Amino acid sequence: AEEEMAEGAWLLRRYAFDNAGDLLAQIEGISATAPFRHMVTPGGFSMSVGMTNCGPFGWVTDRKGYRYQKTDPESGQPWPAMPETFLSLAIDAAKDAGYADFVPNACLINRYEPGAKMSLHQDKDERDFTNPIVSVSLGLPATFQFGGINRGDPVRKYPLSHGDVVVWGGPSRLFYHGIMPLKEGTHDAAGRARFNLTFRHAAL
Ligand code: MD5
Ligand code: FE
Repeated sequence: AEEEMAEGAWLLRRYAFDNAGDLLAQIEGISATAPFRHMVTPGGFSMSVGMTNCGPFGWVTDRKGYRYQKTDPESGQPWPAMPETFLSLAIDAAKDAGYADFVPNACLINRYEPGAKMSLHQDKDERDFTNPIVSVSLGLPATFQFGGINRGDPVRKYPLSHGDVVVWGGPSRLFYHGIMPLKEGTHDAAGRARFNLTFRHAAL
């Protein structure tokens, strides 16, 4: 592992670079079956990030709340299978960061177009926080905001670019984080977008 951003959080720069073309092609295939959509928060706001999922469980939000479910609410069908390349990348990155037992059963796929953002939040819908989260950035660069365990803790900024992988475990697993509004641009492989794969273990 390369840079420890906080206790338990490892930034593996360009870790997925060589697989990026394959990952983007898989995202295209998944989104042909389960299209990106702008989900609604419990508060009634439409998210600027387009989302879909693959794997046994998918993260969803609507007026009723945030949760994981086995089916796509738009189609009623199971989420598309998690490609083998996704699974092995997530397992290998977690292992390299010191989390040898991580096997994700959920992959949220976020699509940011210029202007899209994700406000400061914690990931706490998984119930079991002993598992890390593995995040893969593809396409346009973004500025990641990384705070602490309390909302008011100071926030540091990190650029995340095509092929970067971050593994969040230990104390950092529950740290506040967000993505600044994406700047305008076009990426050679991904076009006018940033994609983020977020691998989690949803304990249900
Ligand atoms: C993204 N997605 O770039 C980020 C990558 C989300 C989300 O935040 O919830 O979909 S995951 C970043 C992350 C996960 C778990 C813990 C921490 C960051 N952290 O402690 O900062 O679209
Ligand atoms: Fe998050």
